[in-house]
Amino acid sequence: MIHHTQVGIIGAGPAGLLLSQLLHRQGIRSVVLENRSRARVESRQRAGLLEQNTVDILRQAGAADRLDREGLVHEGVILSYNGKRHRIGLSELTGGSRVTIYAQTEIVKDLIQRRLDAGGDVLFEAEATAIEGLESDQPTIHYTSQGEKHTLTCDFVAGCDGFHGISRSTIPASLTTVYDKIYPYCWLGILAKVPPSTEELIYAYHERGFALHSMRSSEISRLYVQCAVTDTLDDWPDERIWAELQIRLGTTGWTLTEGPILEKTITPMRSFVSEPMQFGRLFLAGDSAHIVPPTGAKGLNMAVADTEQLFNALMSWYREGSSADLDNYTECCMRRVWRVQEFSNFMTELLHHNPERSSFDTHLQASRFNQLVTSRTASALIAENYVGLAAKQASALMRGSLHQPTLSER
Ligand code: FAS
Ligand code: PHB
Repeated sequence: MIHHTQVGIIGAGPAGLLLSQLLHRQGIRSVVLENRSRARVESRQRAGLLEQNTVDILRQAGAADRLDREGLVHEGVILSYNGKRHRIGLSELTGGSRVTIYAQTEIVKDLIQRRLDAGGDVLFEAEATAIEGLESDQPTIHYTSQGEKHTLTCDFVAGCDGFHGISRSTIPASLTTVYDKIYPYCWLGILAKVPPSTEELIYAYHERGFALHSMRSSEISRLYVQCAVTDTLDDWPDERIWAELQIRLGTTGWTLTEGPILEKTITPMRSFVSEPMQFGRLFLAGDSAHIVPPTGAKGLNMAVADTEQLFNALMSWYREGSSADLDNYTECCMRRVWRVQEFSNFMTELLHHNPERSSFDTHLQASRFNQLVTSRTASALIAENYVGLAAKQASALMRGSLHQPTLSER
């Protein structure tokens, strides 16, 4: 069993695996501890839409060959309001930026294969149980594997263990501020063995509830319907799912092709930020530090952006002995995280039928849609956020003076 490495990584999701692969290509050793089996992490249906920056980083990591072959590149997205559609020309409105459809499961498979092909240490069914010595220069991760207890000492710990991991709670509560918003609805997601009925994604507001038509390939569709927080899968037989999708996505002259449902899951809708994203030699990346409702297609892309930032900061330390980027990690991440939180919240509030909302609010929603249809500027703002901030905007966001609530407002 391995007892020491340079970077101890907890979690073999997109953040942990990508960090391990990026470090490996620079000769930095890491060990990834994952409490689930390889089969489980490779089969968990989650995100599907990648920003250009995510594609670029996966190429930099040498893990984008299949993505480049099989990914579906999109130059627009469709927003529908009670059956009236409005196309947001992403490329046209952002000077050429595009998004790519490629499932998170495939990214995880590609990264695991790369690490194992290179003899990398990705330990499955190895659960991190505690982290000690974070204020020393040799923290220790305690973990269990095959019923036995082990320790791993390292220079740094990367907490890539998602929302339910142990890393975030290892940061002293007295130093932590949590921002949390739970939405009064959920998404029921299905994977269906049927060709997509649309070339581009359709996000639909409907008085009966939100629906989304996405896809995984020319043979597999990925669709979602808004459901109640009290609903279970038993409340949603296949016939009801397809009937609601037909109504909520429907428009004149268009039909939704139905097919066998391969998988169903219900996902709660939540906006969550935990600050700081670091403590001593521990650095959080991805869902361990923040959660967004999937309406803006940002969860996976945020995890990748955190990972890129942490990788660059670690390389600055290993190459030049500089801790400046590590010291500023939280502040730089937070600028980007709140931009993405705002966009994800805007898209969620715009597109969902909120049972707790007043009629005044529903008029505001209609007015926001009308502005999208009549104002190129309004559509461009959505496009700019949806494709992801270009590098120049991201760096301006990092450098600019950060507006934030006063201490009494926090
Ligand atoms: P992950 O949660 O992916 O990975 C964390 C890993 O750490 C897991 O494999 C876990 O098993 C492991 N772990 C946890 N505790 C551990 C411990 N103590 N020891 C060892 N390992 C441990 N985003 C979108 O953009 N679009 C979507 O449609 C979308 N749908 C989603 C549906 C669901 C049900 C969920 C939960 C999330 C969804 N997301 C979506 C967001 C999702 O894609 C995340 O943003 C993404 O997985 C974040 O990646 P990581 O930060 O690597 O965390
Ligand atoms: C998906 O394809 O799973 C997907 C796409 C866009 C979203 C959410 C999920 O906003």
